[in-house]
Amino acid sequence: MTEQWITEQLHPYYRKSLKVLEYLVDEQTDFQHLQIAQTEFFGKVMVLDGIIQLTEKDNMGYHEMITHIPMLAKTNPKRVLIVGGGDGGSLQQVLRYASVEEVVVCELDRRVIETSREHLTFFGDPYSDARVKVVIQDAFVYLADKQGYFDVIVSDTTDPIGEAEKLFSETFYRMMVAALTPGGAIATQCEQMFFDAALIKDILKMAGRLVKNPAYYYSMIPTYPGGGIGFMYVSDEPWTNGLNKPYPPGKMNYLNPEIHRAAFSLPEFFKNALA
Ligand code: SPD
Repeated sequence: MTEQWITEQLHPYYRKSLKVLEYLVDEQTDFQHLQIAQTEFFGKVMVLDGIIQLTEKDNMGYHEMITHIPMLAKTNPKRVLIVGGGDGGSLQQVLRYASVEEVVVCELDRRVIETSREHLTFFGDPYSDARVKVVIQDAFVYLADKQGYFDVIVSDTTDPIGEAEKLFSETFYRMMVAALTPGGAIATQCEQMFFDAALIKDILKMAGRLVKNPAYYYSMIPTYPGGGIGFMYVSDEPWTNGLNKPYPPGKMNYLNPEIHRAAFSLPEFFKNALA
């Protein structure tokens, strides 16, 4: 039998492939090409427009880091917004906090939620939690009239291509900051230090005009380009507020106190690129 491989090419000079056993979903939604497949090593994988979004085996490096860093920085967060994130991975992590009363998931593509609930069962169906409110809308529109409401915002987006590009703009960052309560914290998907240094530099500079203590941190995820991805922490409060806070109930699979601190330590070449 011929082997099947998913090959991602986000950059013109770099590709990577996962061996596929079976496609479980392969459809064109109103917004994108959505695929979920069973792979040989990484478990289930979700792919949007040819770009790997998550795998069962290594998603914890992404979802634990994009959620718990801002959640721990803000004491007793009650209201949380997840921009995108329809797969439910960030939602599962946010719901671990007893202080959380409401989580809004603002996802453009209803099919991402529906197919994730059916196939990505390792996230434990977080959508069945009564604290969750799903808004099927462009986050740009949703946030336009939200002021001082959310304690934490997690911008769990695709890459800055097409519809998602505006979610990396100063206008959208301003909207997120305006939607925060005092001392609130944001974490955004903010790409990879080898491939996207110029973009990250611009976003860090821009975030510095909006809040007092922005910082870039990163995580190891073998199925993303370069084996990892980074996040922008955006808050008036320093990220160090989250150090030594008790973790929410349940097991961490990636984050621990050493990783929490180390994630903000940047390699020399990248520090120079950001200067
Ligand atoms: N280059 C891949 C970036 C994927 C970021 N989005 C992941 C969504 C997982 N909830």
